[in-house]
Amino acid sequence: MKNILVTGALGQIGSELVPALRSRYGRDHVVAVDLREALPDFRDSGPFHRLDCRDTKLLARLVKKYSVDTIFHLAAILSASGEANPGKAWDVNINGLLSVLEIARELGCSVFTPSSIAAFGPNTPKDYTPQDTIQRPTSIYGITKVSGELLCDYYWHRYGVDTRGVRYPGIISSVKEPVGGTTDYAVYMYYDAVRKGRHTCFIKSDTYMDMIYMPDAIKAAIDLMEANPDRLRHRNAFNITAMSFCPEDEAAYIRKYIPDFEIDYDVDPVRQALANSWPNCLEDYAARVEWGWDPQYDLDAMTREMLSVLRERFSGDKGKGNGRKKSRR
Ligand code: NAD
Ligand code: AKB
Repeated sequence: MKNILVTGALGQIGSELVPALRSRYGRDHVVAVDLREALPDFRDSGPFHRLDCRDTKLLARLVKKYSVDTIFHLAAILSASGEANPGKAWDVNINGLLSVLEIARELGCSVFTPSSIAAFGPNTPKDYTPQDTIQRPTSIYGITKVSGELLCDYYWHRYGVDTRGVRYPGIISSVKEPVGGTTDYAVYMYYDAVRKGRHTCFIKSDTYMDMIYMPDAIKAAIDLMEANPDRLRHRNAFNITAMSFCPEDEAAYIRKYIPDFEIDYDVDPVRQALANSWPNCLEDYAARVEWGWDPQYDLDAMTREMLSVLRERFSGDKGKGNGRKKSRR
């Protein structure tokens, strides 16, 4: 990877992946693009362009202008937003991906595209969900994710495009609050714990889902794209996970650090139905064997760090980087 373009760069993942890539490959070697306008801080941190990922012509111009050889394609509509507007989710998630894959084929780029635990459905084995198993998702987001996995495989087998990707679990992070997802509750709980000492959760107390802390999610994307392709048997849609927990488990870990933290529940039927259709916990053996996936954060280490970073932010104590310490499980 010499020159990289990141779509959906202003989202939850892009807000942390772009700085990580810039510190590794150089600020002028990473072009960030998004449908929305960036805030001045982000715009000043390296090349930024507004781009609708479905606009193949403009995408081709930018890929040529910056001699891009690798695209991290993050632009998408997530699960709950997808259920609110299925037509838009299909259009952005499928036609956006096709536009990226076509440009990659024409101009010789590698492509990283995240899939999701949403690519599974109610008749998928729920515990230790295997890498290769039944995929009959019931949400439009999940349907676009399975289709995306297949399209990426197709472009590799048919055209030799170097496509790679992981199935991310719910991602927890402190830089950019997530919007429009189902696993977002797990992020909001930390914010509310620090700001209010209490949280009303839209997912039932005992609903288990896989989760991952952002530093591990970023490392997965970079490690997979840097991996020796000869070792990749799956290439796309690797199951990865770092932990599996339910809202009550997260609340219990928060109480280790904020003993009087309170939680109650006001369940959102749409997001609960999405969560019910996803696995309880994934098996991620293929990722471990084929490219060395090895997450560093468990629920305790992540809780400690999230609370410490957010406390620092909300106490107004800024200017100390992101406050992350080398916390490990
Ligand atoms: P996000 O919703 O936070 O960010 C998506 C970004 O895409 C936004 O900045 C939005 O402005 C941009 N965008 C939307 N439509 C666009 C368009 N037509 N053209 C260009 N940009 C557009 O999403 P995220 O959480 O950063 O997720 C990135 C990828 O990772 C997605 O494919 C998502 O499905 C996948 N993923 C995320 C999670 C998670 O927990 N965050 C989990 C599993 C998979
Ligand atoms: C969502 O909840 O929609 C995402 C995901 C798991 O893909 N966080």
